[in-house]
Amino acid sequence: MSNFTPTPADRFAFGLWTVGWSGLDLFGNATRPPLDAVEAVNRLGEMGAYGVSFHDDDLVPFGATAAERDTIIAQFKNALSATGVVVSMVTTNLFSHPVFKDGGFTSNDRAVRRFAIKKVLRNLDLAAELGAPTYVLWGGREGAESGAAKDVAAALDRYREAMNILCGYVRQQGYDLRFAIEPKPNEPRGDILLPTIGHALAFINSLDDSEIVGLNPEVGHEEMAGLNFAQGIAQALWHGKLFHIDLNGQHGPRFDQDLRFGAGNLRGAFWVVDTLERAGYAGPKHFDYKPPRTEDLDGVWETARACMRNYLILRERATAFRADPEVAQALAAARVPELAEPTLAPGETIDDLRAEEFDIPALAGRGMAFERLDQLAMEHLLGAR
Ligand SMILES: [Mn+2]
Repeated sequence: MSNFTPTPADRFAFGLWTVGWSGLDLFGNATRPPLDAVEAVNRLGEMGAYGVSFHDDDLVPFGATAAERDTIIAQFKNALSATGVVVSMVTTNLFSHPVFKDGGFTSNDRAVRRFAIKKVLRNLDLAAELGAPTYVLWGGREGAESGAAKDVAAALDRYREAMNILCGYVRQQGYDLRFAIEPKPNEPRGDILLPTIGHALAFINSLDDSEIVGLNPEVGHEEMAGLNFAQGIAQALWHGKLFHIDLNGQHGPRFDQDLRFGAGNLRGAFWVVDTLERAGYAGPKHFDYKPPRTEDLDGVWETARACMRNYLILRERATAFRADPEVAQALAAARVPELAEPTLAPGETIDDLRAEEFDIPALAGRGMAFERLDQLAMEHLLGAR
């Protein structure tokens, strides 16, 4: 058994806003002091993380002067080069400031939409300067609480317009950046546009430059909608659109819990790791979670370590499951390999298919043997095999 110690080769990454969350929530004040970005980079680097990500305002406070901005960015760059930690993703905060109360790209207020695009353009320059390969867009305020307030078709037109402008800018500047849209069904808005992986995939396909736009799905966001996250990312991978991923934990459809990865739906987490590893997903394994506000700073670093450790433990369990000869037999008994065979043989015609006689009672009567297969997975997950 490995010691489950992460290294940069594992490509684990954290948002500055995750370990840096002070515990301020809807019902209570901060329970922890602010965490300096340089300190976060140093600690994450020591623990074996490979990357950090940030919203513009996480690094440079909204409204900072040009001189303040330059100083902060210079200190941040020094910390990156001293630790070897890379900027694996950058994103824009289009949700905290009151100006974004009705969203950024889809605010009914045209001036706000124009300001939102300007804010992203400025941060795209910083993302390119820091070498970030991926730019995430989470439209947390793009939505509504009531029906008549938002013309959804017009809002999607404006969302698409914003994406087309941003893609055009990246092409024009020659930046080596791709966008990743992060779906979420609700919270903070009552209902958010592009609520799930499926909605976002369809939207992306409607863009002028859909090639450089993919997805950043989050475990908790899909599970809030009652969906199976492993199946969701499997489809995103099938479309070639899993550009980035947010790993965390969630206990089913309720508020966005942002637990550490592995907490909440543990069986779901096993299949997420199995799906990523089998697909050869090479992007960052990015943790977007909130250390509970019960924890002091030592507890924060404990949760960060645990996110990476849980991924490595699950990777070992999933690898053992796939290597088990009994599992290979159970997969065959469950006809899983048969699904990879085309339903029509090469050269077969529709007439050939129509001429075939089927023994319906025999087909209907044979079991699929899925339960034995699933029990083997559970026993590997539980460390019983
Ligand atoms: Mn979340």
